[in-house]
Amino acid sequence: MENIIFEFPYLGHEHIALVRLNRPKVLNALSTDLMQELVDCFLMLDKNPAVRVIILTGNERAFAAGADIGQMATASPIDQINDQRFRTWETLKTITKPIIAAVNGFALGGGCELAMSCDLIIAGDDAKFSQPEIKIGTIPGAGGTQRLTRAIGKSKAMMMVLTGDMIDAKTAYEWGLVAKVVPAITLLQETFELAKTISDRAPVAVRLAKEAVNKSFEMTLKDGMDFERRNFYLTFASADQKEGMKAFIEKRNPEYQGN
Ligand code: CO8
Repeated sequence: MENIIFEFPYLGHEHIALVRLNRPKVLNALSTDLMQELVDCFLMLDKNPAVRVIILTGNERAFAAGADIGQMATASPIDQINDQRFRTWETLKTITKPIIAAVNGFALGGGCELAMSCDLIIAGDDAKFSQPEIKIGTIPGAGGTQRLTRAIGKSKAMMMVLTGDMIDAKTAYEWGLVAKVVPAITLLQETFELAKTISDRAPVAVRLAKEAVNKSFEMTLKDGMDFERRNFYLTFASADQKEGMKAFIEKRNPEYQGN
């Protein structure tokens, strides 16, 4: 893989993987090849039963400054339709393990959309988010009008999408786009701590919970509640649910096997 680097186990942790976008010269612009490698890597990690949490990050300067403008500049609509990138973006939704985006620096355009495609975002205090497509004569194409609106509401999303201007990490936190802001220098350490906490939870329940939360974006409240209830019932088929409740009653820490 040329455009990403992955580490598993990450920092020696048997259940945590780190994936790093690695095109620093172009601020991690999301080329077709990069997106393909990223999705292949996620699929591989998703299949590995030892992996419980995935962290996605960039570098100090940029998480990702958007789709690769050089690759898009002269494209026709049919080129865009035929480009595999859009199919790879769709595949991101199928990953069952939680993905935490750890964002330092720029998360712009497709970079902001990629962070929003993850399950939650932790931002370094120097992070900047925007949907700047309007400044180059186009509009967001991978969720910037949809996920952003659901995250921060219509008025603020309109302001970001229609101006293309950036917001800082503090604003992103206050608006509900990111879960937590931490000092840029400790971003990976803090994200790792969060990943450790999640990886200590019952893996089957984590996957079913992630699936149910994500369904809330796609279903009516009633259908979402029904979906949640079925996943709740399903956890009772897992050995980990029996272990979790038994451990509580016996006043000890649970030992989850992921089944
Ligand atoms: N694509 C290609 N190259 C880029 C990109 C990009 N998105 N962003 C930065 N680069 C390159 C620059 O061209 C430059 O290369 P070089 O050194 O060869 O000139 C290098 O990265 C460093 O960038 P700058 O010199 O511009 O650095 P600055 O610190 O001056 O500025 C900015 C940083 C503000 C981030 C600036 O680079 C910028 O505005 N970048 C473009 C941001 C943008 O418009 N992003 C949106 C792209 S469109 C998009 O994402 C649509 C997504 C649709 C869905 C995709 C589905 C597949």
